[in-house]
Amino acid sequence: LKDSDGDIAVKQAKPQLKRPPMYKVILLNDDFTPMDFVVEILTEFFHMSQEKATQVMLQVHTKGVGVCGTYTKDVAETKVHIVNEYSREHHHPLMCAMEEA
Ligand code: TYC
Repeated sequence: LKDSDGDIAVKQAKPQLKRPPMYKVILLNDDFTPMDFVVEILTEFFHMSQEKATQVMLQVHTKGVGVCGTYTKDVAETKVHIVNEYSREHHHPLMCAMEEA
């Protein structure tokens, strides 16, 4: 390819400045999972204080859904997997999922 001066134009690699897409990890409400268990999930796996965990749990309980945190795809997938596995081990139907932020 020639450029406007007739020189050979070398295609430059464009710098990769784009941030990776981020994903919200969310909890869904159900009628059976004990409130204390949801608070435990939020403190243990999402490093929230007892106060913040209680707020988020009540948000899920009243509104149906709440955000645990925002992560890269790999981290979000791992969190969802670990939380759902932990909930099943404890025989609770709690649902954790992810969506693009
Ligand atoms: N609704 C549940 C109850 O009344 C509590 C709950 C909160 C369940 C948040 C799931 O993601 C959840 N025991």
